[in-house]
Amino acid sequence: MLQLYFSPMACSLASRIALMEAGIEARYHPVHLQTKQVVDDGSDFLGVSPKGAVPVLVLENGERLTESAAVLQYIADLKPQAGLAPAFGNPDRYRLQEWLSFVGAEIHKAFLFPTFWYKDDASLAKPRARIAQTLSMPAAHLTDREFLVGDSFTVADAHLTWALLLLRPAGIDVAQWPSLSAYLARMQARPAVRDAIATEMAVRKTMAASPA
Ligand SMILES: N[C@@H](CCC(=O)N[C@@H](CS)C(=O)NCC(=O)O)C(=O)O
Repeated sequence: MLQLYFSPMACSLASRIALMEAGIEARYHPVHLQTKQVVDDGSDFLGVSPKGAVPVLVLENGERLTESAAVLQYIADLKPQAGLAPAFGNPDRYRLQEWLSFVGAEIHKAFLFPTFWYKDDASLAKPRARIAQTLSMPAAHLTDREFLVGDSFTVADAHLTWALLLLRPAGIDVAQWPSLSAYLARMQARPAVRDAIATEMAVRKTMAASPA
């Protein structure tokens, strides 16, 4: 069975959403990101992945896959019939990768990560100055579209949904982009997304977690 190392409401939430959307069973291991401890047994998370970051997906053959963009596409390709990624060869596959990179680099690493990990204003000035322009890209794209890629839910939507969920705790009101707030409401109405969030919020109550 696949195993996912995660931290509640961290970017690994997107991988949980993808697994649940695909109906793939997995074992989930919560991780304390600050202490780098696996909650199950107190073992050293750096022994699971020297990157010390979630998500880590342990594959059926024991190999460990990291980086959300790779993990999400791996999950999607395990169950092509779930339609979570366009097939390789379809030009939309590159659109999917374009959005996965954008969310991972431009929203996550350029804004959410510094916001949750660095507290001094000097470090945060540039990320704060840039985030509105960054978010205007998916906001414009989603004005007349239901999903980021094609006409159905993909792992790119799982990734963006996670990032948008963290905007409020990061001090950004998503309501200033009506298309984004409508999109987020649509995504949160999906049973798999709702269940994934509820599960992680319940785990989060039992442990202190840093979300980005
Ligand atoms: N590029 C990685 C970033 C992963 C990442 O930064 N994960 C965060 C949680 S959202 C983390 O585990 N941070 C802990 C750390 O970097 O020490 C990805 O997209 O998966």
